[in-house]
Amino acid sequence: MAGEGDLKLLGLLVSPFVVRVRMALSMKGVSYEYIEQDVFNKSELLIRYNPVHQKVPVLIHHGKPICESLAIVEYVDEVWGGGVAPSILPADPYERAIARFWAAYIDDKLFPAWMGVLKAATEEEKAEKVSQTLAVLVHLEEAFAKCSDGKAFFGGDTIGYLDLALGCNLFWFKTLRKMFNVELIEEGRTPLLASWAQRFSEAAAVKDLVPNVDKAVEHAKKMRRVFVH
Ligand SMILES: N[C@@H](CCC(=O)N[C@@H](CS)C(=O)NCC(=O)O)C(=O)O
Repeated sequence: MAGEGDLKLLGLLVSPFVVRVRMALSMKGVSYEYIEQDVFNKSELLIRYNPVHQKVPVLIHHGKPICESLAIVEYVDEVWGGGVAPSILPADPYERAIARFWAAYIDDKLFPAWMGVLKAATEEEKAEKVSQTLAVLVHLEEAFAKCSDGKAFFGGDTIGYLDLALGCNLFWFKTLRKMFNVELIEEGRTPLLASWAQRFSEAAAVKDLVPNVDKAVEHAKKMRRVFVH
């Protein structure tokens, strides 16, 4: 691992946004100090380094904070580019713009939809959020067909920006299946994503960073106690 001296990550083990950043750092072989945060009781450190949103992840490089997971992944790709590790963002400007478009779509549409399943107060609300999630995934199935161009990942032969953007959500899909018996990525509905998800979960660079589903269930129950009335 590259020794990066002064590199810290403020995180939460079950946050998909934090997992995304840890996967990017792992792809680049960068070592860092990980500092777990309690998002229900925010630390002075988190508030100081992310005063605007007060959210994790925050990467602190030589004392300077970088917030927002997608911005952090881009930073990691630029700062630790040029080595043997593959680039995370596409080299081509058009493909890069498209990858950013779909990554924003994942965070703006997919995340709130599946989070809505978790926070639903009624069966009706849950069903509505499940169908919103499925509709978003159908668009992402089409995005996969175009971006991967017949290859294994959104990024081509290796994991790239969109693989991280979407792949960090997969353990939460397993968590929702365990808690509510809902199947979000299914062979019958989104076959390309189903086989991509299998490949992504087995990829050496990321597989050890996938949080334990039981930990996510525990966190989800805590969230439901706080948010669902
Ligand atoms: N858009 C942000 C989202 C980060 C985010 O929502 N983090 C959650 C944990 S999953 C958090 O810190 N929540 C605390 C809060 O909302 O106060 C990113 O990509 O980094």
